[in-house]
Amino acid sequence: MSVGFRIDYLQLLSPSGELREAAEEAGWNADVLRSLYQAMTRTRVFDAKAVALQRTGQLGTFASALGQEAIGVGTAYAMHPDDLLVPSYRDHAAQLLRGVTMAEILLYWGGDERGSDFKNARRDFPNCVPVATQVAHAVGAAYAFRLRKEKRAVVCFIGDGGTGNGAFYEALNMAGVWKAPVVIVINNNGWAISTPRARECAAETLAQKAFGAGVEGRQIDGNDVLSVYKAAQQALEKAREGDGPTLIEAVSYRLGDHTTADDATRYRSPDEVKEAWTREPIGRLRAFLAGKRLWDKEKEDALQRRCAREVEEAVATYASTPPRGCEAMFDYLFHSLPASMKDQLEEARRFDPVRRNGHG
Ligand SMILES: Cc1ncc(C[n+]2csc(CCOP(=O)(O)OP(=O)(O)O)c2C)c(N)n1
Repeated sequence: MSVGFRIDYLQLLSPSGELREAAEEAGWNADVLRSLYQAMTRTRVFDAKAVALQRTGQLGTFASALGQEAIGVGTAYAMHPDDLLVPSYRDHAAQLLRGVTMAEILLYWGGDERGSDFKNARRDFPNCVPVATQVAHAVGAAYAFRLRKEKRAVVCFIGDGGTGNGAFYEALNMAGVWKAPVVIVINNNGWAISTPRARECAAETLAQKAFGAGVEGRQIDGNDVLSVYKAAQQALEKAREGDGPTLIEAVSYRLGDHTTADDATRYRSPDEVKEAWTREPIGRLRAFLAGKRLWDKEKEDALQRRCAREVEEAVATYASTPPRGCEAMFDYLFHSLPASMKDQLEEARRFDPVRRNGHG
C-alpha cells in the first residue's frame, strides 16, 4: 500500500526519442532543441576530461554529472541572466550555461580559490559542499529578492539523499512561509554515495515533501531535457510573478561514481547501470532530432570537435595558471583574519603543499 499524496509524472520525450502528443502540439523550436542538445554534449565532453585529469593526478577530485546533464541544462536554459544560481558540487551542467568557464571549474576542483570567482557569472554563488545548506542560502537570497521587490528567481539543486537532511526541511518550510521566489530542483540520481533511494526515505516520491511545507511539488523525468526545461520555465515564471516556490523532483540516474574518490562497482550491479544507460538523456534527444532531420553525423562530428577544442583550451589555461599558496584560503574566507587563525596561517605558510606540488 502506498501512503501519501499522489503526484503526476511529467515526461515529454520518451527514452527512445518519441515526443508525447502534448509536446508535439507545444511546437518546439528547432534552434532551442539543438541548443539543448549541444549544451548537454558540451557538458559530457568536459565531464569525461575532468575525470581523466583526476585519474592522471592533475585534479584533486571531481563529482561527475554523467547521465544527469538534462537536469542542469534544462533548468539553466530556462533561467534569466538576472536570476541566481546556488549550485552544489555536481552542477557544472548548469554552471557552464550560466557562463562559468571550464577553466574555472577545473581550478575549483584543483583546489584553487580563484575557481569560485566566476568572471562571467559574477552573481551566482560558489559551489556548496555541505549537503543541503545551499537550500537555506537559496531561500534566504530569494527572500531578499522578494523584500527588495526585484523580479528575480533563485535556483538551487540538491541530491535525493540531501533531502533527508534537516537543513532541507527547514529551508523548504521557510520558502513556503515567505513565498520565496525559489525553485528547488532535486537531482534524484538514485544513490547517495552507496545508499540507494529506497533506503533513504519511505515516501513514494521526494516531490511529496513539498506538500508539508505548503509548497508546490512536481515530479518529472530528469533524463528528458524537454520536461526539465518546461517544468523549470513554469516554476521560474511563477516565482518571478510572486506566486511562490516550487520543488521539482527530477528523476535520473548517476551513471558514474559518486566522485572520483568512490568506486560504485562495490555497491551496485553492472546490470542496473546497463539498464540505466538505455534511459540516458543525450541519446534520446539525438534520436528525436535525427528523426526530424535536424541532426546528422556531420553536425555531430563538428560539435564533438568544437567541444574537444574548447576543453583542451580550458585545460591549457588551468595548467598554466600558477598556483597560489595555502594562505589564499584564508584570504577568501575572512575580510580581516581573526586573531585565533593567525597561527594556522603561519603553519600553512610553512607547510604549503600547493606551492611545492602545483594544482591537483
Ligand atoms: C552536511 C553534510 N553531511 C555529509 C556530507 C558527506 N556527503 C557528501 S556527498 C553525500 C551524499 C549526497 O548524496 P545526494 O544528496 O543523493 O547527492 P548526489 O551526490 O548523489 O548528487 C554525503 C553524505 C556532506 N558533504 N555534508
